[in-house]
Amino acid sequence: MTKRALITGVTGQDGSYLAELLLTKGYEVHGLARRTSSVNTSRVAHLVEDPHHPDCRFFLHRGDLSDGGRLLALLQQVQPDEVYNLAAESYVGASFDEPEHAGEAAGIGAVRLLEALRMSGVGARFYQAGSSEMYGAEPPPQSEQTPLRPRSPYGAAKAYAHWLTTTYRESYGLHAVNGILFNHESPRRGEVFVTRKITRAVARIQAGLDDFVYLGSLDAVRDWGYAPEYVEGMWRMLQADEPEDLVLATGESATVRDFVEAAFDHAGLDWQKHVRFDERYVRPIEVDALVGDASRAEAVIGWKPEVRFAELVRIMVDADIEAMRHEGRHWIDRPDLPAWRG
Ligand code: NDP
Ligand code: GDR
Repeated sequence: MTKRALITGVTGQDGSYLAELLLTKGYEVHGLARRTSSVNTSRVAHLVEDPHHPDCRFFLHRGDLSDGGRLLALLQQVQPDEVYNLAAESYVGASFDEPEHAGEAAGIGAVRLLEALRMSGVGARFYQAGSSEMYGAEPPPQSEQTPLRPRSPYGAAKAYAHWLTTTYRESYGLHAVNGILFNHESPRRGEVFVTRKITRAVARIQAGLDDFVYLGSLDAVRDWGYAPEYVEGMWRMLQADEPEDLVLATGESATVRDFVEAAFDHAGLDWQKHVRFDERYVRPIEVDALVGDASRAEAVIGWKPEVRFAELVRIMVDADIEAMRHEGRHWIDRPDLPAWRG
């Protein structure tokens, strides 16, 4: 029997990798995509086939986590075996400017989906995209035992969704898990996040298009992994017999400065000549250090990341330099590839 998955946030970094992974595993994949005035499906355009074709296994549905009725109708229509809730306004910095909006998708949106799942009677397994940002002020290493102490509207909204997922599991017996994922990056990372901002800047500076990149604090410590490996962890979490919340992380720590230095070095550039400070990128409060302990995930689902910091930096810089040869576009959003016709 072909398994069916519903992915919210399918147009994002993780959603696109997860859709690819599930398709290679033989799933029928249904993705929820927002209706927007400009195209937001470039990360999944290469997966789109003619929906009328009998072998089509990837379907996009327009919808938003702000619309509970739509979520209920979609669950009843698709009848998924697994639901991955990846949709959120995921840029932490912006959540300080729009805190209510941040809570809408990342917090209340998750509850709308859980409630729609409960009401639908569809017995799907449920994955909630939790974040290390929920640990906030708690010092590293952070594990499943570490208390949640968020320090941003985004982190607080994610913590709300975390506890509601737990509540639905314990109250209604839903097979629901919280993945608590530390930062994970890739060439498909959104351009506002610091890693991708840096690697794009390196490519543009090397090509002579820019001279400088403006950043905020370089002191924050993060644990950066490679996104395709993390979506494999999401899938594994839902295959376990018992639902259990798990941390996914590399355990390796680096500062933003380390990332800057490694990225510019890889392109043969001196970062000190090109990086400037701009206080607009400093947050009202910073999460100083997030470094995860994923030993439980290794023990329970056999998940262990292979790509480490230095390789991740190389992958991202090389991809952005290569993209410059295609007018700044990655292969996934090239116009000669099929666009969604919906
Ligand atoms: P992205 O920002 O790349 O993708 C977020 C997705 O959510 C996009 O598809 C976006 O749609 C969609 N979305 C936003 N608001 C709504 C809404 N109201 N209704 C429906 N869809 C919506 O994030 P990532 O792929 O990097 O992350 C996936 C999830 O994992 C997010 O929830 C994020 O918070 C969480 N996470 C990410 C980590 C990371 O390091 N990447 C670490 C820990 C957690 P659109 O394309 O239209 O904007
Ligand atoms: P983060 O990622 O907040 O950890 O959230 P981000 O890349 O935005 O910031 C990482 C660190 O870099 C510092 N920083 C800057 N950040 C950005 N974006 N732009 C800058 O110019 C800049 N200069 C310095 C930040 O202050 C921060 O300390 C990511 C998101 O994917 C979340 O959705 C996810 O939940 C967490 O990772 C885990």
